[in-house]
Amino acid sequence: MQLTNFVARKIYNSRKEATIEVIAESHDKKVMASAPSGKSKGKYEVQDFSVRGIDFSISFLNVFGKRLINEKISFETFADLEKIEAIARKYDQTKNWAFIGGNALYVIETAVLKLIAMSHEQELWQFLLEGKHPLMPVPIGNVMGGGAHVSASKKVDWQEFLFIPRTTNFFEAKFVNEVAYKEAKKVLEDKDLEWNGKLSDENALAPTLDCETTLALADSIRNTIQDKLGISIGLGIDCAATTFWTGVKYRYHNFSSTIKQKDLLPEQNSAFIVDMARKYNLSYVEDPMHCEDFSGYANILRRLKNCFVVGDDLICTRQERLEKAIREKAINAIIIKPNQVASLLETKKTIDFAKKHEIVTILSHRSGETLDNVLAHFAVGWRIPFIKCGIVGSERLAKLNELLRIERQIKE
Ligand code: 2PG
Ligand code: MG
Repeated sequence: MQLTNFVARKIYNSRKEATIEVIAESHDKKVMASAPSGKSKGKYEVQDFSVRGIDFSISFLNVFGKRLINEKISFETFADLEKIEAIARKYDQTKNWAFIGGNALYVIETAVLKLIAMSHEQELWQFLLEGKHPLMPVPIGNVMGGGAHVSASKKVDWQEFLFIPRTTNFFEAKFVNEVAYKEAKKVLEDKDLEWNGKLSDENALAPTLDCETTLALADSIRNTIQDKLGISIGLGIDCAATTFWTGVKYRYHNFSSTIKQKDLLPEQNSAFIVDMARKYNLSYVEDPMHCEDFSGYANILRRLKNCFVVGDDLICTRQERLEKAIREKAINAIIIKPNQVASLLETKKTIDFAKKHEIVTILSHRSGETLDNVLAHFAVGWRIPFIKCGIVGSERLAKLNELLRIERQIKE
């Protein structure tokens, strides 16, 4: 496959921030790809757009695309993405793609990969599977949220309250998350008198309550739905703890109905998390401590049984950080966000390394998303057992609907 046309341009993500979309063609085949952006970004993520601004990343991509066309570079395999990275490295030697912007690399690799799959007359998920059996991911649904994803002054400090339906049927699991969302809306209207319909950046409901009260509501919603639908549901949280770490303490702005603000020392915060996880039977705890505290994660992992202790900002999809986390027994599950490292080759390396060491992989959207549904293809094609991509809103549904379609196709 060779590129015959390539255009990069500016579009806006779900948070109304500027991002990049590209249109790539190879003869009669045409694809589009666009890049998401995070809000609670990890310190070890690549720079998303050039330090000179997004317009520079876009101009660079247009020049870069022309170069790939003029030099008639051919792409046949996933590993051929290395050809893009080798050229990109000539322009940008920084470790974090600060000069061209990580999203520029991510978006061109994604577009080229889509065209490679097409040139083999396969859908991307089929191409990535390389003949292996497909695996549908379980959707982890963000029902309620707060933290950096909510702009209101009164909000819950933890970023996400997550539902994990225990079924391998994707259609059924997506339905459970939708029911949970509707039930949570009813419960908040009734129990959170200050809630005025506010949503998080990912369209989760944004309560004005403290963490434990929100967790208690999530637990009761879980019980209601389990009884109603007869499907067991796991409960999880993404604390995104770095966002409220002051460098010395964890500063909760909305601690409880009696204490409004509270600072917790690292040992107190891990004790609080363990206490909450046991009391509400959590099966998933993401980023409970700040992104440098590997031993804090290890301490929580040691004390919690049957619970995923998940590294997102801790690892930033980087293999070297995952290696450290494994050495320190800090986590048993990892968030995979391709644009945290920009390179799809590096993303895949981290996934393979995680699987080899029995670390559970969870593919994730970003809080600022686009309509690109490529995450659905990565999930099935790379056989990733869980996907976090929200419940409602067109950018989230783009991925969920694509997964529904793929599931139908697999079953045919
Ligand atoms: C997270 C993500 C997605 P962001 O912390 O898991 O939910 O947030 O994209 O803002 O980094
Ligand atoms: Mg996270």
